[in-house]
Amino acid sequence: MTSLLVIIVLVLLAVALWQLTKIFDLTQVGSKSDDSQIATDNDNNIQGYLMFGFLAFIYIFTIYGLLKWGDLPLHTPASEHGGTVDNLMNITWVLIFTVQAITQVLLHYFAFKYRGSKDKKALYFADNNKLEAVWSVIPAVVLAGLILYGLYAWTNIMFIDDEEDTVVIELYAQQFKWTARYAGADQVLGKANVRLIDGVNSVGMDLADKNAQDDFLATEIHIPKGKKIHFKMRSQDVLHSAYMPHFRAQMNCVPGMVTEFAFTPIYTTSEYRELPFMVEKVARINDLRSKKSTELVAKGGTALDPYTFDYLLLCNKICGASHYNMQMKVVVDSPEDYKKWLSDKVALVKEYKASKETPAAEGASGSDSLNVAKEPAAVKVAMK
Ligand SMILES: [Cu+2]
Repeated sequence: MTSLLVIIVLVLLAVALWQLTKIFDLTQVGSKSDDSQIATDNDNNIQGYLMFGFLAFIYIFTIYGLLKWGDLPLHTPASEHGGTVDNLMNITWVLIFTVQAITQVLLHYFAFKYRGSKDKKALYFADNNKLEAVWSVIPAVVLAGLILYGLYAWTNIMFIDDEEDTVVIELYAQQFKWTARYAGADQVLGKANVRLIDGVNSVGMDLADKNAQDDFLATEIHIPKGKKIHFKMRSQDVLHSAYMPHFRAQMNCVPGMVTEFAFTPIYTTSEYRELPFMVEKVARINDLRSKKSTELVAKGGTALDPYTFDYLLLCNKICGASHYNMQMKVVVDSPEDYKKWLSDKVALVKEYKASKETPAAEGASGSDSLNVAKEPAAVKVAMK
């Protein structure tokens, strides 16, 4: 309501200003004025100085933005390769800022220097090979360097040694949820096909496949610190994208094919929560939440839960109405805790058999596993 009133007031103010300028024009009728529509030296001077004004605006706003919101981007990476990604990003930013700072000043300065004047004549300038070589070669060399470094980083990050001892996890995407399938003790995922989806077997695993016998499903990803995790992605319906921002990992999930990404986590969830920047960030979020809670309680509502940090797996492709809510918690455990977590997991084959033996259970879990969220549930975990 308040915003509507503000909009109405602004519109009325604009109309009033417009009418005032019309009245002002009418008062000038009869007085000597230049209405030739041709820019005078005075007009050109004003335009020339306005170019400097615009330049100042760009830089003041950039510096203000950096100071005010500079701490919002992702902080310390939680994976081994994360530093390389951040490095590449930082180099790109420094290059962009340097080139922008120099060229923008030159652009505005020359627009001012060569502003229109009655005594000036345009200079005919055919070309200058030396100058053209300079401004073609320098960007070409810089960009080639950047691209080569990028390719080198990408190849290193994407290299997965099949001989290496990794934890293999499948991320199965569907509108609008994730399911994780662990490859079990053999670290080989059993075959799967969308046509085999049946009851609790919500990922369509081939239950007869020998590699599938120890695979199990999870609704929360647990991974051990310091070990390479090999994710294999599939999608049931449309394009999704598995995005784990804190680990600097992202990969499309494409129906009909398996994509992959591997990384090594370097901080457990509790270690990451203890990092000074995170302690500060969480305190700030909770400060905002408690203020909001006071308002809510005053209006008869319920207070918000305090925020605790968790790593997240998000979908980073706009895949439908509840896309924003397609997320899963990722917990990085110490190797001991990870072992403990693994200890009570039941293989999907066994779970499927049990569900067939007790039809009531099958009905319940089957409908749940295939349930497609039509209505977005409330988001409790905030991505910060
Ligand atoms: Cu999605």
